Amino acid sequence: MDNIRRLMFAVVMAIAYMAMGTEAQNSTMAPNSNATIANVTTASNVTTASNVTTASNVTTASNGPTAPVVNTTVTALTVNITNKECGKTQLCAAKPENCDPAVAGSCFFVSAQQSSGQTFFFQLRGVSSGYIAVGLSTDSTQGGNDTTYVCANNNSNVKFFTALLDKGVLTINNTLPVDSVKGSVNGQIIQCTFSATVPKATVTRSTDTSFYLFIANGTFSNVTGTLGSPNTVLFSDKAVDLANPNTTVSNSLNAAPSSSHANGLSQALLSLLGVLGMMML
Ligand SMILES: *[C@@H]1O[C@H](CO)[C@@H](O)[C@H](O)[C@H]1NC(C)=O
Ligand SMILES: *[C@@H]1O[C@H](CO)[C@@H](O)[C@H](O)[C@H]1NC(C)=O
Ligand SMILES: *[C@@H]1O[C@H](CO)[C@@H](O)[C@H](O)[C@H]1NC(C)=O
Ligand SMILES: *[C@@H]1O[C@H](CO)[C@@H](O)[C@H](O)[C@H]1NC(C)=O
Ligand SMILES: *[C@@H]1O[C@H](CO)[C@@H](O)[C@H](O)[C@H]1NC(C)=O
Ligand SMILES: *[C@@H]1O[C@H](CO)[C@@H](O)[C@H](O)[C@H]1NC(C)=O
Ligand SMILES: *[C@@H]1O[C@H](CO)[C@@H](O)[C@H](O)[C@H]1NC(C)=O
Ligand SMILES: *[C@@H]1O[C@H](CO)[C@@H](O)[C@H](O)[C@H]1NC(C)=O
Ligand SMILES: *[C@@H]1O[C@H](CO)[C@@H](O)[C@H](O)[C@H]1NC(C)=O
Ligand SMILES: *[C@@H]1O[C@H](CO)[C@@H](O)[C@H](O)[C@H]1NC(C)=O
Ligand SMILES: *[C@@H]1O[C@H](CO)[C@@H](O)[C@H](O)[C@H]1NC(C)=O
Ligand SMILES: CC(=O)N[C@H]1CO[C@H](CO)[C@@H](O)[C@@H]1O
Repeated sequence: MDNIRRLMFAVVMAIAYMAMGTEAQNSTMAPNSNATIANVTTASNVTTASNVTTASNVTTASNGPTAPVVNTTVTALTVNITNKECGKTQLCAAKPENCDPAVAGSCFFVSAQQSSGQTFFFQLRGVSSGYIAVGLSTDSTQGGNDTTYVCANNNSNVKFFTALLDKGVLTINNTLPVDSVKGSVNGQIIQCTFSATVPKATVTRSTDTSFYLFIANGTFSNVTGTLGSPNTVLFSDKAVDLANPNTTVSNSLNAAPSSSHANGLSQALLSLLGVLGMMML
């Protein structure tokens, strides 16, 4: 009898262990695995669109519905960014939560307002001696070439970059579609606004405009023009639809530092295991 109980316990252990493994490795993909497969096929239609870009005929291209503009020239931002439109026309995220970007002090703030389709008006404000950045990740892990918009303090003027974040390194790209960039530097406070056409998130998410949002800062060399590794100050705890101003963005970094995304469930499973074990002995 005892042996049977022990055997059962071992089996439960093994199953739970396997479940935990799966959960830890595939936790981010699992809820959307369906959408991923279903919509990757649709993406093959994008090939048709590439014909527009390749067209040597500039006149026809600019007449097309999507002529991506790349203009990273920065003009002066003469106002302070505010949170007045948060929850109305703009989705906002901040650290500390709900801090006011218009007053002096340590407040990291980003807002996004849909202009049309994948095009959004962004406002970014933060504290850094180097740069501040807002990034869009299609999964819950930073990296994998996440689209990142960077505003750097270059001798008290804003220098703007588009970059891709992979493995903790920001690689300057500067070919991602953005325009109307404005910026200001006031001591350590950097502010910038811009219009960007964000990539479609559909490959991994159920809506094209839904991303894990992050804010970071880091060092910038005014000599080499290079960006230091990002220090993340905010990472949304879930994918948020940039087109929905009503979304509240919670900062996953405010949670206990040790708990990664998968840990919560694993711990629940462990407790269950403990209870099961005690029942059997
Ligand atoms: C996780 O998903 C990947 C790809 O979908 C798959 O190859 C891998 O076997 C999965 N891992 C586990 C532990 O289920
Ligand atoms: C998979 O997709 C089908 C059809 O779109 C849907 O009915 C089903 O609930 C989805 N399953 C998961 C796990 O998302
Ligand atoms: C592309 O999309 C159009 C309509 O949007 C559809 O009729 C066509 O079959 C699609 N082509 C492919 C290769 O998916
Ligand atoms: C691109 O356009 C050219 C000229 O209109 C056409 O011949 C070609 O088939 C197109 N290619 C694709 C992949 O649609
Ligand atoms: C550009 O477009 C015009 C008008 O559509 C056409 O007449 C011309 O041949 C095109 N030029 C090239 C190089 O494709
Ligand atoms: C912007 O805010 C700063 C304080 O952070 C203040 O000194 C400055 O006067 C404000 N500028 C405008 C245009 O309101
Ligand atoms: C980034 O922000 C943190 C937190 O406010 C600050 O301690 C750090 O000095 C900033 N980094 C740079 C390069 O200024
Ligand atoms: C990121 O982009 C670089 C350059 O395009 C490429 O070499 C690398 O494989 C990409 N990484 C991922 C994870 O897609
Ligand atoms: C910029 O990123 C795009 C999209 O990932 C990529 O296709 C392109 O090669 C990159 N350009 C540079 C200069 O890194
Ligand atoms: C780029 O933007 C600046 C400032 O908004 C503007 O003055 C300039 O004309 C733009 N350049 C092009 C090529 O559109
Ligand atoms: C870089 O910044 C330092 C400190 O503000 C300044 O002294 C130096 O002249 C700047 N160098 C360049 C190349 O702008
Ligand atoms: C399964 C799934 O998420 N399908 C979506 C694929 O994308 C189209 C259009 O973007 C959506 O309508 C589907 O719901």
